[in-house]
Amino acid sequence: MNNPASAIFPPAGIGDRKPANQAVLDWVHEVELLTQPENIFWCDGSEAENEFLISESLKQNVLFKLNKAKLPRSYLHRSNPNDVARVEQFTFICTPTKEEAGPTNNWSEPSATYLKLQGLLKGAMRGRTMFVIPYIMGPPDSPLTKVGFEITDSKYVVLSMRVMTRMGEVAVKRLGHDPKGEWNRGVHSLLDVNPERRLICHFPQDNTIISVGSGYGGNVLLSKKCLALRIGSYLARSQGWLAEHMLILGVESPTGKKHYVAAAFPSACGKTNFAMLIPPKHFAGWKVTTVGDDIAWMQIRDGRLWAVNPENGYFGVVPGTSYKSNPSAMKSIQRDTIYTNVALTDDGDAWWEGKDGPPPVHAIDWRGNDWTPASKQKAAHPNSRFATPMRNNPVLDPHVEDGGGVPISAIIFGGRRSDTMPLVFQAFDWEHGTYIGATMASETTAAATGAVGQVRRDPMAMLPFCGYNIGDYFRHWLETGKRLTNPPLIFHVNWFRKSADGKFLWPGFGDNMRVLKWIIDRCEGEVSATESKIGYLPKMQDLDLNELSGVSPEQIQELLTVKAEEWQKEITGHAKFFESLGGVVPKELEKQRENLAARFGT
Ligand code: GTP
Ligand code: SPV
Ligand code: MN
Repeated sequence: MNNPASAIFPPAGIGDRKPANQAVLDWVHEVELLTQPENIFWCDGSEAENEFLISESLKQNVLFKLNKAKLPRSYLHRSNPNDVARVEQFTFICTPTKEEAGPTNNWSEPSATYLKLQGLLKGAMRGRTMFVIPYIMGPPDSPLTKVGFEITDSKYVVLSMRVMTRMGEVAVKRLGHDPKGEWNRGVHSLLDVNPERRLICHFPQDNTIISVGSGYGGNVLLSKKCLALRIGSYLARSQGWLAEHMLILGVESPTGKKHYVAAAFPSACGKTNFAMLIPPKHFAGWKVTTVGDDIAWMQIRDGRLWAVNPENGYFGVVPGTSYKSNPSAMKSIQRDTIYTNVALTDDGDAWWEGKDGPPPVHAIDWRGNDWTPASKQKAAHPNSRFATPMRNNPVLDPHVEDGGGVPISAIIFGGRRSDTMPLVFQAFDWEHGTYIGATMASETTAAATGAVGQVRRDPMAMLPFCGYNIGDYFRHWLETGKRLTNPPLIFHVNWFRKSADGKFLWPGFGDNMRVLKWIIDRCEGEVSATESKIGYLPKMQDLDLNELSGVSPEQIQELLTVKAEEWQKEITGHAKFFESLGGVVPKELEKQRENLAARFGT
């Protein structure tokens, strides 16, 4: 039986392009002495390298080849069933003091943590190949772009990083020879994929990440949540920019007028879907394009916010993805895609709950067991994912490679809320918008391990991703607002409000264009709004609901209702949340809460 992590031996010309930077070489040598791999594979991102790694992965059952007529160059990976999502309880911010990590992060003292990790990593790569992956986050010519190196003993990580980042030569060139250049050090080892030895540790002061014991997604693709958000947010604060868990989309009107919008929804709450929205027929001539589906890095220029997507691919939720819900994602994942934890049909196709058409009469489920429609278990894991290059997206925005970024007209916050939160409302101003972001909440999803469906506060969708004290993060938002002479307008949306009988009131997906259109109209100053206690609400006649079938006027009314009893509870929730943070909340936000409470007469 093959060990999926066992060493591979490339032919000459593959895996031997060592970078020249001495700081990188010294660090790799140090990790080599500690982990004692069989050999070192220097990744360059080339096609030949990719082909070799795929063929070895197929031999070791790290990948399974999918039907090449249906899904060319696409593969299935099955992760260990104990390892299917991010693990927030094992994720640590290792700053010199606990205060720097703040009340929302697990903290662990840096020197003790390094020692513990060194213990776990000692000899961990014996008999394995150690891969060194150079990559950049951000378009090659952006001032925001960061260089990272990830060391890993997982072929799946190498193949996924090639999709998710700009990998290889481009990074080596960008770093250059200066041994003092800025770059992120990432070390990952599968160890024995045991939750008891699973730790994702960030050392912001050292620009270092060490992840052990997992082989899954955000735990191990260190470019993504670890660098682009946790370390990124830390760097952003000290360097005066923003690293956010936000999609970025462009909206073009029939007259050619274009706006860009960034939106923060928690994990598995609709970012990828919103970023690839196809407007309903009624909106002929409107076009939505994707800049990014998960992460936005934003800087201030000329008093405005400009955003880049640091990633190069999408690591998206598979279940529920269909030609009906998200045709652009479906088209993107027809080729060059690594599927993780979906079901495999008898003809080598990928299948999941919510895919178009009837279920297969027989399949192999995500764990590798026989499955039929009569099975009680799901065929695909609820957090099964695709990794697909962004160039596959038919609605990719033409400015996605612009180093200067795209100018942001509106920021949208949103969560999964069965009640309380109306379909859409607008903040009175930046400070109020910061409060709305800081107090946002969402029902938990399968994207992280733990209970699903529980309302938790998730400020700016960054609760699991803010790499420093959340109070300082709020302060950084308030400060950023002061530096903006032309700030984006701030909104809150909720696609997930339910009726008394537990059904979604809003059809969502493409029909979210109707809400987006109102947001753009507000940015253009074309429509007025109703001032309510929670912010500006749309007037019914300003929401374009033409040709919206199956939604009654009563449902729309319900979607836009602000219920005093629910909001009293909500405000108590805000107060409890702020209290739980133990005095780090800026006074401006405490004041916002008092004002909100006062508007409700409490
Ligand atoms: P991460 O990759 O974890 O950050 O998730 P995400 O925010 O990109 O979420 P995604 O777009 O993948 O959607 C997650 C789930 O929400 C999927 O099952 C979607 O089908 C569902 N979803 C997305 N948009 C809507 C919507 O407008 N309405 C409803 N009801 N469900 C939606
Ligand atoms: C999320 O959970 O927000 C994701 C998936 O985007 S992961 O990369 O696993 O973090
Ligand atoms: Mn995400």
